[in-house]
Amino acid sequence: MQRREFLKTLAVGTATFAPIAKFPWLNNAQAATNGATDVSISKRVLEVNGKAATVFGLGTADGKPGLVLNSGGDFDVNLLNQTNEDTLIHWHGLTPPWGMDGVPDNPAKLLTAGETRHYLFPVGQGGTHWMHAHTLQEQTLLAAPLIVRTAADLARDEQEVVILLHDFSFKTPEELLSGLKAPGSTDAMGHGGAAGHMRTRMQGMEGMHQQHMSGMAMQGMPSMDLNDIEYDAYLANDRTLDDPEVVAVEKGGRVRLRIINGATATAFTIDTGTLPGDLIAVDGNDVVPVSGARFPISMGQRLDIRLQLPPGSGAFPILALREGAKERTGIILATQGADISKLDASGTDSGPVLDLAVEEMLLATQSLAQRAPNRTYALTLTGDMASYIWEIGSADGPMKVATGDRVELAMRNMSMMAHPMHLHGHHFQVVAVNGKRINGAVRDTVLVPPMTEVAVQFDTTNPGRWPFHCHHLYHMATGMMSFVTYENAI
Ligand SMILES: [Cu+2]
Repeated sequence: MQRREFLKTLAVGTATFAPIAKFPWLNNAQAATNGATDVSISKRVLEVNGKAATVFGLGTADGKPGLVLNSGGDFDVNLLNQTNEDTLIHWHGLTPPWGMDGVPDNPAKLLTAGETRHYLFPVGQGGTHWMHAHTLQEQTLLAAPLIVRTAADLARDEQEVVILLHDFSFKTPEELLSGLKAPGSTDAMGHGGAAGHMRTRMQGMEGMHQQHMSGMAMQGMPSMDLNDIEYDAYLANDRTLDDPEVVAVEKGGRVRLRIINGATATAFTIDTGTLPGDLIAVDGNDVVPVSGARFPISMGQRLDIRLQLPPGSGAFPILALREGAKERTGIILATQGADISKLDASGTDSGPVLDLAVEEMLLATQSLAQRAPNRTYALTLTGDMASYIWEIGSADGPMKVATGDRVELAMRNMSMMAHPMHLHGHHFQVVAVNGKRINGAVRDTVLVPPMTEVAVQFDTTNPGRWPFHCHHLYHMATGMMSFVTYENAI
């Protein structure tokens, strides 16, 4: 059966699947929006672990989360603030003019309660992107997919399945942040702090499979801090594995997963289980396909993974394993009538610690033009759990650029936490990992694990004062934020 015919049958086909979506995550054939579109920021009640929580909603007027657009057209959006709080949305992965980027006061003001603002700029090439608040409201689920489809995407006989990952707490983000900053919140066994956070530590920088609780780390050995917040739940499309989304798929069909890590402080490894996949794009940019069943995804990053389903029926969990811990979340792909077994929200093994093994393998399908950088900034990422102050230092002074430059940012992480570093308004290419030059992925967010070096290059084509920051929300909020400033732009 062709995909289009199959999609027509879904309205009846889905009736056989038990879980009823509380919020309509329509992964199948969600039509792209053309012309002016209303996107509203609202409040909604979500049930997590059997308890009600008030969270943000972000989506189109028909009640669907997120936004789907066709490439080549305009991003023509009226953004409506239907809450009683000031807020604003950043279009992560798009390259709007600086005034429409969505970081509060850089330069645009927050949207006040009830305010509507119009955005109009070219949407650019296709890709898996997302949109989110650039404030602590991101923690309260103010995040949604922003999918830009190409004509080639539409022509493929392939089912698109979007997965938005998040970390969820019943505490407010302000409580979580003050817990991280509280004196004594980093005591050895991880019991301290108002946020009750716990650190997972490990010995050594090599052999990243032996994990130990912080109190067990041997004296004198370097130890890495993995997770600094213990969340109440890890969500995939708003749901936990106790009640996961089940997506109807076709026997022998082809699926394109578009996975977005919208979590504020949690990295995951995607596990496609018995269905090995091809990683075909990162952060909305195509890469030479890499086959595998496990792919790392840090905060802010996106992965497009193509899966070929077997000819028979079956249920296929697509899991996101929390870094260095047993918690997991995910969705289930299932053919009609397949038995779906219940999965525990906690696995038997800890999720892998993210490293650069996959990053080093990635090759861009469309590299930057060959050119030596005319400006290079050597950046040092510093900070620690005890002070909970995180910074980006530059040996070469403030990052100033002019239109027409090729810029290299050479980052060295001298802290014991990993930092997913995101540049607004541009896509960069990863050009070196630990001193080894590569023709790496074009993307907008790259992970710099502890004691590693990653260099990226980009061309300056979009004047403004562009944020360059860690996509761990609480690292950003406590200082890991800097700017690439075009001369004469402001
Ligand atoms: Cu960070």
